[in-house]
Amino acid sequence: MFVWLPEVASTYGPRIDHLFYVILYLTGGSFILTEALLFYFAFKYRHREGRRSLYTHGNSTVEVVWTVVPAVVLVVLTFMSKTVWDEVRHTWPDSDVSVLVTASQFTWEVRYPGTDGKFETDDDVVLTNEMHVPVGKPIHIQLRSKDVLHSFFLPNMRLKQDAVPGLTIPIWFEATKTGDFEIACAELCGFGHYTMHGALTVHPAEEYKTWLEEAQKSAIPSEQAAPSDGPA
Ligand SMILES: [Cu+2]
Repeated sequence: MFVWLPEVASTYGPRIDHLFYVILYLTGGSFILTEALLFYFAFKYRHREGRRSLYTHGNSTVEVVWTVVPAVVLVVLTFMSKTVWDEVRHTWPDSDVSVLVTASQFTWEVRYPGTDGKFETDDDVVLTNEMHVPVGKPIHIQLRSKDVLHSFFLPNMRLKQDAVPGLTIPIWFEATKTGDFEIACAELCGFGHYTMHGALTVHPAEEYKTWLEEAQKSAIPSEQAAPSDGPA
């Protein structure tokens, strides 16, 4: 099997990839087969002096076969897809990691609750084009957009979801590998669309905890911070 997808790093990623390759091989195989037959017959029945045309009214058996076989294949693919889709979109695993992601032309705002555990209060941790998560834990994301349609895309997590103005869309993923990965916008959203990317850092659990505590400390509004803290 050749590999052209980016490294997979989420729990449901390998199942999506498997489905992708099954469909790729089926459609790729059919494409090569039909093109080869097309060229073969075009060559075999090419013009020759003195050869008479063959008149045919078709072949019902062949027609039934090439209708029924793809129909069965499509039904099987539907059920295979549904199983994977149910896992990705119709389950909501318990988690205590919740992130609010807001798209706007042309940045990703990534927000974590502060020590009060609530979003959109003064002590929120607010990052731009940067997201931190722990490995091996489901991550809840509430996805929103301030202006136009964007698409939140984590290629390595095999997660892609449109961000729609006026909607808050819940999505989740669980990383299986630590490291730095890409955040991209997969919806043409304006002239700066190509600049709309960020970095996703997957930390080991302990490291994430430390990171979050540090970030929460420096996110406390200055008037509440003790004067001796100094600049963070
Ligand atoms: Cu965008």
